[in-house]
Amino acid sequence: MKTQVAIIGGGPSGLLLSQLLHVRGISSVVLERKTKDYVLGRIRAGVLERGLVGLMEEAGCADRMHAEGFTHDGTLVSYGDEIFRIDFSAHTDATVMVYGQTEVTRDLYAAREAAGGHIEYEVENVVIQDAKSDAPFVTYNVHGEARRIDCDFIAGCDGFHGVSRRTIPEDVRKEYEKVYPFGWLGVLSETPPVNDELIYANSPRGFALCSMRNSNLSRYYIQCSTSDNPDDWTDDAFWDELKKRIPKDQADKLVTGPSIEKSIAPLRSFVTEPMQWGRLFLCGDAAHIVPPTGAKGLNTAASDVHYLYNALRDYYEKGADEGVRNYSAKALARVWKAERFSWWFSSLMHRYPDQTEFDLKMQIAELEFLRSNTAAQKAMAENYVGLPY
Ligand code: RFL
Ligand code: PHB
Repeated sequence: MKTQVAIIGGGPSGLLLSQLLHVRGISSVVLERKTKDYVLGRIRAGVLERGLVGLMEEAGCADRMHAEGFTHDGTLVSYGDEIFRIDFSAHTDATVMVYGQTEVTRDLYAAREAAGGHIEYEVENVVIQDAKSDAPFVTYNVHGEARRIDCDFIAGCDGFHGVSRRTIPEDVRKEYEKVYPFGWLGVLSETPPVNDELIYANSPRGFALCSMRNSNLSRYYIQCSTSDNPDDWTDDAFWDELKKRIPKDQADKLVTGPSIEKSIAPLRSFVTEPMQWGRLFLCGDAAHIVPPTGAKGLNTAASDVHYLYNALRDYYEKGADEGVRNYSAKALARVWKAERFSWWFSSLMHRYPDQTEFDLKMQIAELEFLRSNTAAQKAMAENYVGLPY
């Protein structure tokens, strides 16, 4: 089989890239290790920056998002019983869209299928070959049959555990990592959200986040130990703990109900450099991970897709290879800024096992500075709505 771009991974990065390329008449094949239902069963991000909203529009996949998503022009930050608002519209010319990653992925699958896009599911033993040559190819197995795709370029969109990053030789690749000493226990419940904007809460008992998917679907998180097992947290224990971590007037109006999903995510900051090797380009979680505080994971994946898509357009439409040559440098410049914001916001909001009384005073001083200083609020708002591409 022959295509212009072989895309490894059918998560949001791979599907968005494939659909954008299709709109410009550039062919691709997507190879996904799991089934479509499995990919759509993952509950992940919920907040989309304007850059991702714009890419969904360009991909022709934005109708349902605009009809069903919520536009948010601010977010709440609490510490103890204190609460304040970061007003995005007052400090930037942008807002964010609350629309789940599951729905983004569903819309992209629907668009790829409607356009007759080629996606192979349940592929195994994907091997990237000759990425440093002008004629790279990918071999893999599907349902026991060996296959090969010849292509011009390979996009490694296969997440943190994929094969693409590991294809880059160890003496070329440098990895930077910080593992946080806690995780997030997340619950999805068919209940109305406690508030119409997100609440990020710093409490003496640990971090909590109140988020949502729609008017009757709420997403809540509490900081937990990485050794916790989600099955050991009953729904009642989760709701009790959440109520203790958010301001009392919010806790009093929290509507609880049975959880329909409960899972623990570890928190990690991770970047690999470079993000390209010959004709192989890494996008999204394959190249970097952020802790979810600040909702930058999916959005940073989208900015990679933006740079790669435009580089490939320049290559095919104008015969220009500058974008392709500079992809890694361009993508990484923005990645590190998202890493900084996610690390800063995580450090501000969580309880750390080795935190001293001085460290706690610094957290409170920084929260009070943010609460009272317009420049600090503007910096937070600009980062939250997404730095420009
Ligand atoms: P994905 O979504 O991991 O998709 C990669 C796809 O590649 C497939 N794959 C392979 N396919 C073929 N061959 C192989 N060898 C393969 N290996 C893997 C996988 O099956 C999968 O379908 O990466 P992508 O597309 O880069 O998208 C990135 C986002 O998914 C990610 O940044 C966010 O979801 C991160 N994240 C969150 N981000 C937020 O902004 N807010 C959140 O609340 C949030 N929660 C989360 C998260 C990530 C989590 N992970 C990765 C454990 C919660 C969790 C649990
Ligand atoms: C979510 O709704 O899942 C969500 C929202 C904001 C975050 C992280 C997760 O910072």
